[in-house]
Amino acid sequence: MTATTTTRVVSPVGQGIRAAALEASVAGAANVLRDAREVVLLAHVQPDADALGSALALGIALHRRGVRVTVSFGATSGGDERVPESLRSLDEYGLLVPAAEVPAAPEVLVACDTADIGRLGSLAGLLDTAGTSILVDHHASNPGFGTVRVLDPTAEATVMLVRRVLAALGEPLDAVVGRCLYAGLATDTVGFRTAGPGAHRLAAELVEAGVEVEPLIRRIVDTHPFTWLQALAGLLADARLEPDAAGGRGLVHTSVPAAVVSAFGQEEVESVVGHLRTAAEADVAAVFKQVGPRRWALSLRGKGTVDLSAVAVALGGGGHHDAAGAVRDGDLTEVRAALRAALTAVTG
Ligand SMILES: [Mn+2]
Repeated sequence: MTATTTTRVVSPVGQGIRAAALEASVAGAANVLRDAREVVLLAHVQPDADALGSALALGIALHRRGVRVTVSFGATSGGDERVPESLRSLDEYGLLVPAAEVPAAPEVLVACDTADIGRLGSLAGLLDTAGTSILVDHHASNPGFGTVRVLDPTAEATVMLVRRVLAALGEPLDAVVGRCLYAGLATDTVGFRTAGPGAHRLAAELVEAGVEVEPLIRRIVDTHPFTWLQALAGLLADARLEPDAAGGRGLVHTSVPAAVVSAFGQEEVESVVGHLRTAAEADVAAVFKQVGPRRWALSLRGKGTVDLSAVAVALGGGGHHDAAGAVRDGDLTEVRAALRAALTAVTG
């Protein structure tokens, strides 16, 4: 697939049909949740603010309606089920529990921001045991799963779809639910850089509902232990630029050794790619995070010119056009080679 295929021509009729289908699925999700007595809401493994914010926003609204609510996320294959410290404060009612405490056969299961079933990690089996399952997601690579599928790749964040389900339920926005939504909205749009009019309108609505933006966002993206600064300097010093990679569009990459991954939080490790992507000479930034002796979690960021969702799918992962990821086994040299090959295949 070449970069030119990303400019898709969609007829107004096609758009109308898609909008109507989405509206119907939002209404379908609200109908299931309106009558539910027990709901388990899951974020993806190693949850970010969009995944956990989506699950908590919906969970808090349902909890207030008297529903028995559990929010959680599965462990990775490497056993990681740490909760990002910066997101704990979103959990106003203590709904978040470890994966081991999630009911084994919930009446309703809601999967939030999960690009495929594997992203549910150790809790993926709940899809089979739940009475009804609802998917709420915005990943372009999502094949679709679950009984009710609120899936819209044009939404900038899953929280935008959660907002629609809340509206269909007749649930008002307040600062507590609003913080969960704002956290996902601000981070998935990279600080509103990729936000369209709808996302900006939702942000305004959330501020009107009482969300205090600066302390919320500072805690999530602008706060790191001092020792991280030295570690980051080392990772950036090890960065390499390959101008000929990605069909000449350029690749910049670095790797995060297991010792650094385990010494710091997700907030730190996930921030590295944001620094790499500022390199002018490369359209693609990649960070290889060592999550096992021979296992690497790959984060990819782009600048609109390379379909990284397709690259990630080719590597067994998924994601969005300009932000995607995958997990690969092998030594670092092999995994780097696999990325180069996938970039070449996609850029033609
Ligand atoms: Mn998301």
